[in-house]
Amino acid sequence: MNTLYFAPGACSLGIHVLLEEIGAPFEAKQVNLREGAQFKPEFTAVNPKSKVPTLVREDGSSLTEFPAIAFYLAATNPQAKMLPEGAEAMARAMEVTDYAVATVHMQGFSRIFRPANFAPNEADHEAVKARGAEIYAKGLKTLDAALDGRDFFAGSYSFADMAPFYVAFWGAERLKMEIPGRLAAHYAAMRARPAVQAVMAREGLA
Ligand SMILES: N[C@@H](CCC(=O)N[C@@H](CS)C(=O)NCC(=O)O)C(=O)O
Repeated sequence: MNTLYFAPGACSLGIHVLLEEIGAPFEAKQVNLREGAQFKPEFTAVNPKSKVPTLVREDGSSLTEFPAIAFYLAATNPQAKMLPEGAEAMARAMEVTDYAVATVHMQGFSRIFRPANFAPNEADHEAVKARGAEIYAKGLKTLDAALDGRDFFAGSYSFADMAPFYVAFWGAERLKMEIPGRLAAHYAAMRARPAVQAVMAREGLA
């Protein structure tokens, strides 16, 4: 059985939803990021990067980085049909997942919520946050445009919908932002899914 290490409402939310959609049994273990559990030996033995999501597979090996975990879960559970078919759809899935995680989250949202990671001097923090807000807003616009003529990011529902979901969740629920139209519709469709509702309840977010 796979074990997911997650923190409530963190980016691990997207992998948690993917596991729920796949439907195979898994264990979900909470990591208390606020208390620094990610830096304690029990967790660094599992992931020395001190990050969630972390997936521990049946053979005991750890897999890290959202895009890699999302691809692995979709590829190893073909019955769940979460892996896009064909090179074009697969490339689009990787494109949107990398953009949502590496740019919208890590460059945008992280500047807003963790300015100290970008500038040691507190006097610079407001400028860092403002730059993060710009990157984040452009990110949401870009994700919205990627939904032109389609309801899901790779054409049909797949692992590609998980990273855009968690970055839209942060905008809607944590920043109380207005999400652009097509992305807002995608976010609403995701929120309506039983798997998403089950995960939100398990993470205490519902
Ligand atoms: N590049 C990583 C990013 C993971 C990440 O930044 N996770 C955050 C939660 S959203 C985390 O674990 N933060 C803990 C910390 O920074 O101490 C991925 O793709 O999985």
